[in-house]
Amino acid sequence: MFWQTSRFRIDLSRPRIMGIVNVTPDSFSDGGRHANAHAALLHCERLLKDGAHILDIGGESTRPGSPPVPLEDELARVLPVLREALSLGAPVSIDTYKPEVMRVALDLGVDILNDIWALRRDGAADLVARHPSCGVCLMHMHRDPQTMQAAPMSGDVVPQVRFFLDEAARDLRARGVAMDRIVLDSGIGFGKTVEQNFALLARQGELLELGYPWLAGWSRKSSLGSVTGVEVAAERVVPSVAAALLAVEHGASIVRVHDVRETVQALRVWNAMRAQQKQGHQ
Ligand code: HH2
Repeated sequence: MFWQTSRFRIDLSRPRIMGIVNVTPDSFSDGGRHANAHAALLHCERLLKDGAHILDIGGESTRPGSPPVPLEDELARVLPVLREALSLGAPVSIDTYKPEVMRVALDLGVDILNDIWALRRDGAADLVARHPSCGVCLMHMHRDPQTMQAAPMSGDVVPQVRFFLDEAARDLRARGVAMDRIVLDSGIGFGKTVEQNFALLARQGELLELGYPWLAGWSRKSSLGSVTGVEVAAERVVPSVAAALLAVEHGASIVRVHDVRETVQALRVWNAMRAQQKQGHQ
């Protein structure tokens, strides 16, 4: 399988690592660490050196309860970073739900739109349909970041997430967007309980039946804190690597992570095992 993006056709026959670059003062695990363009760009370079295959740059925290950031502020945060990051030789993704930010980013040459709203904002799906080749990640979110954890989902989440993402992908396809431009994501932590997040991991296979590559975003999330007792988000490296590895073992093609170096090491172990599994089947 491949992920077609603006400039790159990403080979997904091996798991790929999307490194997180939060140009924000308030992200839940690394807020303020890369909040200016210079620091963010150094972080981009670090992540690529550590082995990231894709950079995901965002200017608004979407942690539970986070306030929306005005358009001008988000643009001022991300544009200088996007401009420079585009010259680093790797696919660049913009993590935004605002169509205005998407449009400016696509005009700059950004490769991927990563949208926690799955292009539900007015004009977002049209932008993708009008673009010849940008990649897109459609994520499931219950309600919105302000209210999602106050009243999480109820019932069996797996069919609900599957139905939602199927509809979102069908809508794009109906607008003429090729299947190989689309990646799906269950939205770990976005309006789900701890148990529901782990149900989405355990039963990821049911979601993969939709036929799209899967992106898993477990990195440092509070469900990992709940089951391990590691309260400080930035200290959840081992639980995050474990979750990324489990997601890959359950068929995820891309993992969105803060701790790239450690995830690369873990996936090397997984790749070594996989190579032998393939040989055994020859
Ligand atoms: N999670 C976050 C942000 N964007 N995009 C996708 N596709 N999947 C995710 O799971 C996902 C995402 C939240 O994590 P982070 O960016 O580290 O924190 P914050 O939103 O506080 O900046």
